[in-house]
Amino acid sequence: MSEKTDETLANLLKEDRRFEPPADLAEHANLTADAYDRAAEDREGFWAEQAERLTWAQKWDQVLDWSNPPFAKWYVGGKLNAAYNCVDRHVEAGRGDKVALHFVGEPVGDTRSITYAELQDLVSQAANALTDLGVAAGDRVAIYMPMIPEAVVTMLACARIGAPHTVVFGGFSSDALASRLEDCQAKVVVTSDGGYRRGSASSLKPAVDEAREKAAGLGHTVEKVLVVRRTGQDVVWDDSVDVWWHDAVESASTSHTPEAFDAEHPLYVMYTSGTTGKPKGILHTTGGYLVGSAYTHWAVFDLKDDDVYWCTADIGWVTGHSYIVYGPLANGVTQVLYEGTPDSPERGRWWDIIEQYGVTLFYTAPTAIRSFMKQGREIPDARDLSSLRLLGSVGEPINPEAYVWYRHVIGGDRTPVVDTWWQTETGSIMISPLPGVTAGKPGSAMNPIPGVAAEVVDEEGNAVPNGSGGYLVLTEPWPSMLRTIWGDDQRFKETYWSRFEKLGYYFAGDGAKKDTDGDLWVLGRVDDVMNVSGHRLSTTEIESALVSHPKVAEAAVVGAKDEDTGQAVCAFVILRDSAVGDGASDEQSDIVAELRKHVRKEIGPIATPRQIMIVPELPKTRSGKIMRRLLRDVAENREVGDVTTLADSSVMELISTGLSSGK
Ligand code: 6R9
Repeated sequence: MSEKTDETLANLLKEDRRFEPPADLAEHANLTADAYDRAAEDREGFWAEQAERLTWAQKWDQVLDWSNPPFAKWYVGGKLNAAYNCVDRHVEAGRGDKVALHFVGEPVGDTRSITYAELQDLVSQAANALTDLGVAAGDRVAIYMPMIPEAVVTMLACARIGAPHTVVFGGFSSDALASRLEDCQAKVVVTSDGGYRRGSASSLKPAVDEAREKAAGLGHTVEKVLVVRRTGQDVVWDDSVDVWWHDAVESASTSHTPEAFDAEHPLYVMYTSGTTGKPKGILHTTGGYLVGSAYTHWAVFDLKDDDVYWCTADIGWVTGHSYIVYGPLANGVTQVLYEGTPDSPERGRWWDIIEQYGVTLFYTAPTAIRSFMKQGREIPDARDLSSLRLLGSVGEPINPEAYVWYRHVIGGDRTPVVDTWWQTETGSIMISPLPGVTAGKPGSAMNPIPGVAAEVVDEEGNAVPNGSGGYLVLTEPWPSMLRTIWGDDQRFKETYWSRFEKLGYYFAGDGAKKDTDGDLWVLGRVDDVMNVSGHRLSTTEIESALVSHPKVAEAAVVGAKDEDTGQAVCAFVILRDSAVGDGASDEQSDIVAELRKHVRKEIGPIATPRQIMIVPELPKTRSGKIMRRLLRDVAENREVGDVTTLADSSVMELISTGLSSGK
C-alpha cells in the first residue's frame, strides 16, 4: 500500500484515548501477559494446555497434523462428546443446580430458568427423540427456530448423537432455507410454530413447509419435521412428516449415554455469504472448535464462576454458536437467553434485563450500540447497570465514538470494552484486547490473542511496518479454524488460501492497519476500501468521522464511480432524533454543509464526501451489516440490486423515495 494510504489512514491514529484495565480485574485476571510469550514459544504446547479444559474420553496423540495444508487436523486421535462437555460434566462435578439458562421470552413475564441438571434431562430426551426419528451419527439436522431454550437443546442433542446441525436464522426466507436444506442434504428439520418478535407472534412453520417443497423440487427429501409449540398459532399439519416436540421429546427417556466422537468429527455447518451468490457452508469439527470457543470465552471475557453472561446474538449466526452455546456452556456459565428485540415492549428492554438478572458480562454489536446512542442516554441512565464489569463488541469495526459511549454510558467508565475480531470461518475470537492486560484504544481490536498468529501484509505477503495498512492474514493454523466448505474443498482452497498460497496464509478479506505501537485496527472488508484520486480511504474511517459529529446517529460510506477521481466518497447519514427538524430543504442543506466541513476537518480535504444524503434508515443484513452494495447502486444512480438478504426489504424504497422527494 502507498504512503498516501498511510497518510490518510493515519487519521485513526489521532485517537489517543487509552483505558487501562481496572486494577482489580488485572490482579485476578484469567490470562496474564506471560501467556503471549508462552504461546509464542510453544504454540502447540499452549493449545494442548487449552485442550485440558475439556473432558476427553480419549486423549489425543498429536496436537496438530498440518501435513496436508490447508486441511488441518487438531487433537489427532482424541475422542470426546461436545454435549457431554457442555452439560453432563458440570452435573457430575456437583454443579447440577447452577442455572445454565435464564430464558427471557419477549412477552414480559414469560421467563424460565433452566439448571444444568435440567438441561441434561432435556438434551438427553431430545437426543433420544432424534434417534427415534431416524437420525444417526453423520446425518445432518437443520434448525430453524426462534431464540428459545429448545433451540439450544436441539443443537446440543445433535452434538450428542454426532449429527452435524445447520442452524438457519429464523429471519431467512423459505428459499434460503430450501437451498441450505438441499446443499447439506438435511434429513430432519427442527422448528417451531412461530416466535415472538416486535410485540407479536410471527410464524416459522409455513416457511419450513414451503422450503421442504422447494427442496423436493431440487431433488432432496426432508424426512421429518419436529415442531415446538411456542406461540400456539394454527399450523398446517402433515402427519406423515410433522411431529410435535411435546409428543416426541417430552415423552422420551431422560437417560442417554453420550458416545465419544473423533476430534475431527463434523460438529456443524454454518452458511455464510461470500462474494458470489451461493452461500458457503462453513464446516466446523468437534475437538478444535470446542477448545477454541471455550478458551476464548474464558480468556477474553475473563469468565469467573459467579458471572452472569449475556450475548445478544441470535443462534442463527456464528456468534450465537460460539458465544451462546458451545463456549459458555463448555465453561459452565450462567447466561441470559433473550428471545426478542431490544425495543419490545419499549426501548429500555435490554437494560431492564441486565438490571433484573445482574448481568456482569455483556456482548453485543456496534450496530446496536449506535442505535442506542441515537435514542439518547436517558433510557439506559434510568436503569441500574452497575452489575456490568466487562463489555464486548463484535461484527464490524466499532467507531471510537460508539466505543467511548458504550464504555461511558453502559459501562459507567468501570468496564473494559473488548473489541473482538473474528469470523464464521475462524470459529472463535482471533484478535481482541485481554481485559486484564491490555490498555484499550477506542476503535482498535488490538492484538491477536495468545495462541493466534495474525499479521498485516502487503500484496506480496510481506509484513508491513508499524504505521502502515494492508491485508489481515492469519499466518498459522488454529484449532477452531474451518475445515472446509461443505462439499467443496476446491472453493475452500481458492477462497481462503490462494491469495498468499506460497506462504500458507489464511486470508478472508479484511483490511487492517498496524499503528505505531503495532496494535491492529481492522478497517473492514477490503472491498469496502475506496480509492479516491489514488488515495486509499477506509469507509470506516469516514463513517467514524461522521458519527463523531453530535448530530449524526449512524453513517454509511461508499465509494461511487467518479470521472475525475476514480471513486468519490458518498455518505448516507441518519440524524439523531434531536437533530431532525421538519425536513425543510434549506435546513437539510445546512446540515450537509456542516457535515462536509466536519469530515474535512477530521480527516482532510481528500475525504470530503462528494455527496451526503440524509436518510431515515440504512440497508442492513439480518446480522446487522450494512449492505454497501445497495448504497453504491443509489450513489451511482443505478437500479437497486437484489434486496432479498436485507432484514427489512422496504428500506431501500424508503431511502429512494426520501431522496427523490428531497426529504
Ligand atoms: C463474528 C462475525 C465476519 C466479518 C469480518 C469483519 C467483520 C467482525 C469485527 C469485524 C472489525 C471487529 N468483523 N468482527 N470487523 N472489527 N471486531 O461477525 O462473523 O458474520 O462471519 O463476519 O465481520 O469484516 O470479516 P461473520
